[in-house]
Amino acid sequence: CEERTMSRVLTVGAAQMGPIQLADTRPEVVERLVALLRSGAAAGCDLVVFPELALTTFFPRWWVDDLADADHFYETEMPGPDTRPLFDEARRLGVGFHLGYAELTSAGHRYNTAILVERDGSIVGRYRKVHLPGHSEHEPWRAFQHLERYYFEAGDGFAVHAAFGGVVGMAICNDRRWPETYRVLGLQGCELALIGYNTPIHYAPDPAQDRLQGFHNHLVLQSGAYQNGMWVVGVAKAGEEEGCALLGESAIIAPSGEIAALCTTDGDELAVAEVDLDLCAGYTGTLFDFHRYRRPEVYGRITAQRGPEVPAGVRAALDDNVESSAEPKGEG
Ligand code: CDT
Repeated sequence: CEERTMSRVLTVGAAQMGPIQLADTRPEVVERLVALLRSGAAAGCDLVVFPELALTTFFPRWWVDDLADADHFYETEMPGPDTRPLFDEARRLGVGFHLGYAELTSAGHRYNTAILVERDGSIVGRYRKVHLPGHSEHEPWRAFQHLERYYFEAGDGFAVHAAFGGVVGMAICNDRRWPETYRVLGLQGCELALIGYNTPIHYAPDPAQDRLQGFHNHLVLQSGAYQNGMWVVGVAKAGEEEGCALLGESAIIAPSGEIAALCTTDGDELAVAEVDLDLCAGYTGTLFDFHRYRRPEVYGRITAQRGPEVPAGVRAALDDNVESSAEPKGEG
């Protein structure tokens, strides 16, 4: 109805998914998505947010010699024959959605992608993951691979979209650990950031972090929301997927940094919150009034500020860090 369209209060569902096994077919997975979308409609949702790579198992955990052998994990069109039922149901229900999937373009480029679909079933935004974690070579010493840097090219930007009566941005999984992600979105006026994830609990390069996965997940989602005065919806693919335990704990975070809704299982589950987009201005118009209080001219001076008192070894490490931001060396 008219009042609903004008409202800046959205009902948003974080549609966490349980594992998708290798044997699960695309139509079976889409059926699960449609079921979650219907639950969202029943709960009054305007928008249902699905995770990263929501149509397949997290295939970067396996090496293939020839990338073409993995083509079946990618979508070459959106919607395609298997995903059209989700779009049709969204339009019928009048519920929008966010969906992560592997994209293979007609020019042969491969991306870890998310789209934003409005309540009429039209695609209003597409995002290609910027921060690709893991490694690009087969590393047999690992219990499982994390080959995103082999399977995907990096996207080249964060954009915002006028949708759902507000300003909506997207990021994908590892992006959420980087403050730049939220800040670049925030500088464009983002009020609602949608972030799907597949986070293995075991981190092979430093297993000491395993017990902290849940803490780090909420730490970055909550601080990103607060420091940029935006709502953040973090949605997992969770549970035991092909022998790999994936973190759940999907959450909807308010601009205050508080958790407004939280998933409590490792399966298909919808966590719903009333998302008042006008709450953002309470932060971006006061404490985090970027235009008034940020000091970009100071931040740009960081290299020049390093004086001769910095010990040579530290200086070398700092220089290395600055250089490596242009050309990454280490691979996690
Ligand atoms: N999918 C994804 O980006 N997962 C990463 C795992 C990091 S370890 C290789 C994450 O940041 O959650």
